[in-house]
Amino acid sequence: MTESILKKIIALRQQIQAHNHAYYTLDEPSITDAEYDRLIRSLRALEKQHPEYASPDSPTQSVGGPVLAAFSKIEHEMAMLSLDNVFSADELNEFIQRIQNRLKNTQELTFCVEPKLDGLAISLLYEHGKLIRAATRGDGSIGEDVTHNVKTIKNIPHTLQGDAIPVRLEVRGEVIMPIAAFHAFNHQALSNDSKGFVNPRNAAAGSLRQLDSNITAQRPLAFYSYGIGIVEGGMLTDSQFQRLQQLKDWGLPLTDEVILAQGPEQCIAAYTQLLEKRAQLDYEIDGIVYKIDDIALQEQLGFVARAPRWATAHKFPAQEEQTQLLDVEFQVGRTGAITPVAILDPVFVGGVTVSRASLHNADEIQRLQLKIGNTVIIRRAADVIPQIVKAIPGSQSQTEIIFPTTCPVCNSEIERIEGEAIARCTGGLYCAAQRKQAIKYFASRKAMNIEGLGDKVVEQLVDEQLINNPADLFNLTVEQLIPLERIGTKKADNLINAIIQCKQTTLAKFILALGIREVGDATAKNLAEYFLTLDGIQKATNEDLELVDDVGEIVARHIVTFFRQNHNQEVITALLASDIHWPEIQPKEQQALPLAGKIFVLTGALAHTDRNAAKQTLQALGAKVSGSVSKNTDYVVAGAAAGSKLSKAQDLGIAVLTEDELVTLLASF
Ligand code: I6G
Repeated sequence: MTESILKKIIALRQQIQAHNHAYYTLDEPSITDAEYDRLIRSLRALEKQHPEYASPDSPTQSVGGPVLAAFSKIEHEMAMLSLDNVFSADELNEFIQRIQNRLKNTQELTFCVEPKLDGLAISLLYEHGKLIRAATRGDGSIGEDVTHNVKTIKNIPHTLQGDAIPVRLEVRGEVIMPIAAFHAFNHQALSNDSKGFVNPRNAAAGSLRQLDSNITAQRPLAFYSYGIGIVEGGMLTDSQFQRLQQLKDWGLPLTDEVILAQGPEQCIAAYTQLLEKRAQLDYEIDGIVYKIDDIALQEQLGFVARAPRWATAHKFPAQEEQTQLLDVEFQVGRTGAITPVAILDPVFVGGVTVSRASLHNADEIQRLQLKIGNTVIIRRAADVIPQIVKAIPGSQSQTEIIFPTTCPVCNSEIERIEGEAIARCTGGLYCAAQRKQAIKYFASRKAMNIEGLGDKVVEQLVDEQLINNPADLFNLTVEQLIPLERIGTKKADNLINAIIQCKQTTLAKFILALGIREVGDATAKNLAEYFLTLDGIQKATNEDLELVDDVGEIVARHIVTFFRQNHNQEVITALLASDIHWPEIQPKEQQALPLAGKIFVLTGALAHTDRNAAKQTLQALGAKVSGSVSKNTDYVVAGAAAGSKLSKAQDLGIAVLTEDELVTLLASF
């Protein structure tokens, strides 16, 4: 029995040491913090039950990780400890009770309450107010000399300001990468095909432990103080809270979230408030720290092996957890886009249970080197959709994820246009998934606004083959709706009424409701205002369409392709036959403008004129500026090295203006 406990203890120690190596030495965490905390807690519990197996080498007795050989070593004059944790109000009460017993104190204690930033702990040594050395925590006794790198962090003062600065002062705090900066950095890294970081803490650690401080200098790091180590040749106040304010007065960064709290209730209230604020902060926090405010009491309480007795961290719900990737489903969107979705063993993370996460596209699966059966790290930072940030290599039995070549719903071919990340089902409205999405979109608030036609109703209507396309909605009867799930007579009546009501619409909403790729509400409005009639839009060529604001070559192509499809034409005819109508649009008063109706194309390099400014001036004078030359073009403005557009204009006999002639023309109005 005890032998098997010893085996368990040894196995846990080895496991934790391997994770420590991955985290501290490789900057490449192999498990989530939450999982790590669980392992440490199990080991600590076993060691407590079996003190005969305690060992100074156990990871429960150490702080942080080893020192990397690449950096010079710095011995901390005062050990840099870590913090014990509590995970509930009960555990906090036990912590406070323990302190009161030790102090033989029955009065309510005052705590300095600080956010626990999720970064990298460092020590800054100031002598005569000058920053002379910076070190990582390392193993708590010996850290790495990161002075050159730390000096590149913009909010760390090289010289302190103000009065009564001690001759030697060691400031401790956390280096972090602000969340917005982290996202910007990762976005850039991923678009350059480099790796990016899993989370802001990793980004801060990886950036600070660079051998070349020029690299660190380019990383958006920041520092916030949480305490003081050595003090020589000077006096400090005897309150932790006041000491932090003093650091701030000397120019050291301090978060705005440091407060005083009296007794457990106020501590818990501070915890709840900070947890609510978590999503608004621009730095990640993994908990709140309660510290006895009175320094004399801190000194009386002292330390256990690796942590002060006078402080504890109250951990927040983890934002990263690990779970298993059970399967990958491929969803088909309205425009046929195929989105791989990870099916996960449900896991509680960031305050919700997550069982699915979008994998976006095939490139993302490739980037994560994901396989079914992998243990994966799920991250759900406050209010953000969950994502898989990492697959843990070597976990469980693994199956390759095969991206389908045919649509999982309708079996049509899937195509991926070169250079595009998204693969699409080519089935169009033949595909039931696309049909459902198209009908949902048609009925949505911004489009036809059919109240009561929610997703579940549309799915039932399509599955029951009561409708196949948006036009079929107008033939539905109350009797057909009543048998559907969660629809009674009243709801059926209301829905039929809403369908009748929606027939009175606007051309812009109707265009939007058709669901043409990349035609959102602004473009639909521009199309309606430009062409005035549905017929006008349907008959427009690519060149005509490109004259509309917001419509470029690609959108024009989508519009033309849409109206060319027979099945789309059939649906439009049926919709109009069901009496969908809209008020006639009056043309805007444009006739008075001097270049009204004239079509210009700008091509080649303009030497003295900003192309955008020229385009805007032409439009303000009533002209349209197109991207391509056609027989409808009135003028081509040809700058230097104009190519095929100029040749086409010459072939078609269109007037060609030089840049100077354009300038003269514009100046004449
Ligand atoms: O690692 C730490 C993070 C934050 C700390 C800490 C802290 O206060 C907000 N405070 C102490 C006293 C220690 N480590 C040892």
